[in-house]
Amino acid sequence: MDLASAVNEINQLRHEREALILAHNYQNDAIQDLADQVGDSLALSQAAAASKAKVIVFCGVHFMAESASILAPEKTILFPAENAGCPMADMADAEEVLKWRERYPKAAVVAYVNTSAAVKAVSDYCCTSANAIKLIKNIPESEIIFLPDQNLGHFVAKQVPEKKIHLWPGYCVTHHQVEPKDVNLVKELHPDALVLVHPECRPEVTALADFVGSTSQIIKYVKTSSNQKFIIGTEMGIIHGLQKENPTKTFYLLNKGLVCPNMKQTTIPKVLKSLQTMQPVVSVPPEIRDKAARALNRMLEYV
Ligand code: CIZ
Ligand code: SF4
Repeated sequence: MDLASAVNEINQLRHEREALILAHNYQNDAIQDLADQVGDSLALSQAAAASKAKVIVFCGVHFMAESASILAPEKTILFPAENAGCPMADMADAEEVLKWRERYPKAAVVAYVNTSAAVKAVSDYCCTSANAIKLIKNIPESEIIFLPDQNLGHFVAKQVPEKKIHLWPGYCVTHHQVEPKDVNLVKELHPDALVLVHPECRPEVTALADFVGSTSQIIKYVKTSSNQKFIIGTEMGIIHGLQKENPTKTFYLLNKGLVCPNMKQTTIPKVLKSLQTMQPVVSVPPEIRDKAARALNRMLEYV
């Protein structure tokens, strides 16, 4: 079947199944074009919860589909890219978190959304890259275990020096490979462009940027900036939406390694197959779901 016929069939099935298609900012262009909503993991999970749809087709990586299931437990969460995980989320498991809790008994555990539901369930609060600073500033605890991203943790610690933060040694393979020399090189090539990077990049890289923010913050920054050229230091999928929303502006990817192979696993044929077969489904067992929901909801109280 060619791609256009597959898209036609998806369009028929999404109505029959009463399905909402959600795509992360890092998804393939064709998936973003197909989606009812494109956004970051929290906005997508909240859209899943708020929607009247019975079925959510979640185009992203596994922890994001889990978050949608936690916030919308009554809905069927289809996850077309069955094997799309997040290597950074895999760098933290619940057992190890419990050991760190013993080591630092006074510390609150703040889990970045890039964690499994099981890790969220043994954490006190969740955060996203968009609200981590605000959350850590506002929560009452002064000592914190931050996991799993050491780079985001380091970035937060610099802005909230009054708190003692123990950093978990995880990182995103896609963002961590960017080096200061890449920034210097691309700045030399495009001296009139602003450098916008994600806080999952190394501290030596964020130190050289004009702006550091989450995907939603980068999107907002570009929209309101009077500058015309931008060097983008996050996963390349974001450029599709940026270019669509800002057709007169120019975007350069900071380096060619900014591709997340897991995010690219969702394809049109996989979305079609998931709507045809109503598989694979992601669901979180109730005992984990309730505890993980508590950490996600506590985040919303402080941001
Ligand atoms: O929370 C998300 O969607 C991720 C992984 C990144 C971001 O900056 O939005
Ligand atoms: Fe995980 Fe990095 Fe891919 Fe995001 S870009 S899903 S943090 S590996």
